[in-house]
Amino acid sequence: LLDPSRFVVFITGATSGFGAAAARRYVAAGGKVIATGRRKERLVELQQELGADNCHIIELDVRDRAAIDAAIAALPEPFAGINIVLANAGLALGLQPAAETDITDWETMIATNVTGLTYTVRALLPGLIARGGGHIVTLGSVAGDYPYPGGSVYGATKAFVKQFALNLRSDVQGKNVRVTNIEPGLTETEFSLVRFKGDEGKAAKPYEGTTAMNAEDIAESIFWTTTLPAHVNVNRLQLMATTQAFGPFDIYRG
Ligand code: NDP
Ligand code: 8X3
Repeated sequence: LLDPSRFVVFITGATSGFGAAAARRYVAAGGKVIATGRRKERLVELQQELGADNCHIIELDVRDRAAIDAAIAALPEPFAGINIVLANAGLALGLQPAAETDITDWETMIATNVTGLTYTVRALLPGLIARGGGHIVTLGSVAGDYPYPGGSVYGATKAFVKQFALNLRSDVQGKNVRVTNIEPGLTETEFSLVRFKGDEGKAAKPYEGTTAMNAEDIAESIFWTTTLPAHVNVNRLQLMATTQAFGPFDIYRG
């Protein structure tokens, strides 16, 4: 197994959910993390919890390409040797039928989940290669494979993430860089609170009366893929809550 105490992990979206749980998981294993996100106070709290020697924080919006480049250029020495990138920042906004959506929600999802992801990877990949290798972990979703009503652009962004990750693998052939797309289903985080724009009643509904996965489950899976022997690459890892399965096709009978 690779030695987690040598991991330096750059995490987008570390202020909540999977990103925060992964930061805790890597530091618990002796690694260092660069925790990024837009909410500064959350980052400060995480750094206080994990310690400044283990956790470097950067207030960062992944839609801002210049800010990503500047942040990477300014990394202090103990955090400069990044060998794992967890490109996790992302969001869903709304669950309306396509014809009723707010176009700015679509724009925000594409700018964050697609464009922001490409900025992150493009900025960090050359360094990984130059340092002799590493691992890029992206956050896809079951929504990138299976359609559902109201999933329109969100699911499409996650299909992009999956294909981007697979295509990346082709380009890093021979460079000792691993690429893994993690594809979770129902997981209780702030995801639904964001999707339903702070409406706590609506946000609680998907998790009511059932057992969803939690952020620690996904963090553990991410961690596992990065600790496998160096000659093993998990291309895609799809996870669902045991309580989540598949429904029938929807037949319209007019
Ligand atoms: P959370 O809402 O709990 O966390 C999302 C994180 O993304 C936050 O840290 C947020 O930080 C960050 N983020 C959002 N927009 C930006 C931005 N413009 N710039 C930088 N950071 C941003 O959700 P999850 O942890 O559940 O989601 C993490 C990833 O996993 C997402 O890509 C999501 O699509 C995906 N996913 C989630 C599933 C679920 O059911 N929970 C299932 C499958 C995939 P901040 O707001 O501080 O910037
Ligand atoms: C999040 C899972 O099913 O809500 O990507 O789209 S789902």
